[in-house]
Amino acid sequence: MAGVEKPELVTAADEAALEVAFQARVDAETRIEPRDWMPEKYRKFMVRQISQHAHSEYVGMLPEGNWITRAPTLRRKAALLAKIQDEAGHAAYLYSAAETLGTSRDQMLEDLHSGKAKYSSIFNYPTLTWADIGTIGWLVDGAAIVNQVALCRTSYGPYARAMVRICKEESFHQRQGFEIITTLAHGAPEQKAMAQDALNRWWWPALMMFGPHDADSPNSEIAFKWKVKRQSNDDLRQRFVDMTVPQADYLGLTVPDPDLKWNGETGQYDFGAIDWEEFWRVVKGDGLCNRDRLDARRSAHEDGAWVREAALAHAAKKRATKSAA
Ligand code: BYC
Repeated sequence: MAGVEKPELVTAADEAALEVAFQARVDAETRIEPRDWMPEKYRKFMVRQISQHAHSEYVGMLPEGNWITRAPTLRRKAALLAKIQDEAGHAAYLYSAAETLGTSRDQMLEDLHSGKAKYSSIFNYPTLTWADIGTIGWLVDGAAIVNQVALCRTSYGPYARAMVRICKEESFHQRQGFEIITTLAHGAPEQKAMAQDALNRWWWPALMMFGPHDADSPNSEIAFKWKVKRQSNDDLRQRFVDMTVPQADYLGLTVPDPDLKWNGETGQYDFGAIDWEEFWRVVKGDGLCNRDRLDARRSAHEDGAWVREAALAHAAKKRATKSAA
């Protein structure tokens, strides 16, 4: 189906008709592509979500990068390096997808470095032991997959296609983490204790990754209308809990929630209250590692300036040689 091209001069009536046609395409499950007409609000909404997602992948390299030099074996080190490299790749696909909406990478990075842009709350927690690296793969990548599988069918084409590729890689990441945590949980008592301690610290922040309760989620209504979201924050969180609790049981680890219990009527686990005060504190920049993460990103950006300059100079030289030939 052909996209809706924007006419040269658009009156308010045209705009309203274009918006109706746009919604009809969304309702018919036709992907919105970069050259299609879209309401300005949709464009902004997608830039918000895709850039936040890209920043999350980008900042998400830091807690794990902290353990590359301390991975316990060469095999673990190689796998961790590959995983972190994948996260950089995910950020690159997502920044590219956001650029198709007319924003620039420089602008997005400026918003991240100034603290204006959000990124996932989960990356503002410290990685204190090797078990945290296993737990990030198991829980954080596990939660990301639950959320991102739903995003593979999101209405904006470049975002949906990036998600398909990212999900494939995330499932390797989840298994990498689960393998680490399985080894520790089935190891010496000290190793098992380390795995339990990591689960105790990461469980609640992992549940917070899905965002506020549906009733407190201001973006959800329009996200459903535009088919950006297919499942609600609470539904995805519930799916994650139902999937993960049996894994913790298999590992012989205890989920740190005294209210967690199987509900035979709903066929789901009931679980305890999330500390939303902590969630909002972290989202607003006052978590354990927010300042460190932004400092690290800013200095990496400054230290990398010469690489960007060299790449631009190289490209300019190549262009000049080509046009002279
Ligand atoms: N952290 O109206 P709501 C990875 C914000 S990285 C921070 O429900 P929405 C990985 C939200 O932005 C994967 N902020 O929002 C990488 C909104 O603020 P604004 C990361 C959060 O958008 C390295 C406000 O709260 N995944 O896998 O409908 C190593 C109200 O929320 C959070 C994504 O980025 C949060 N947790 O739903 C390992 C997924 N939650 O923007 C692994 C893409 C909410 O109005 N994003 N906020 O100022 C989404 O699917 C949705 O944006 C969310 C939130 C479900 C997260």
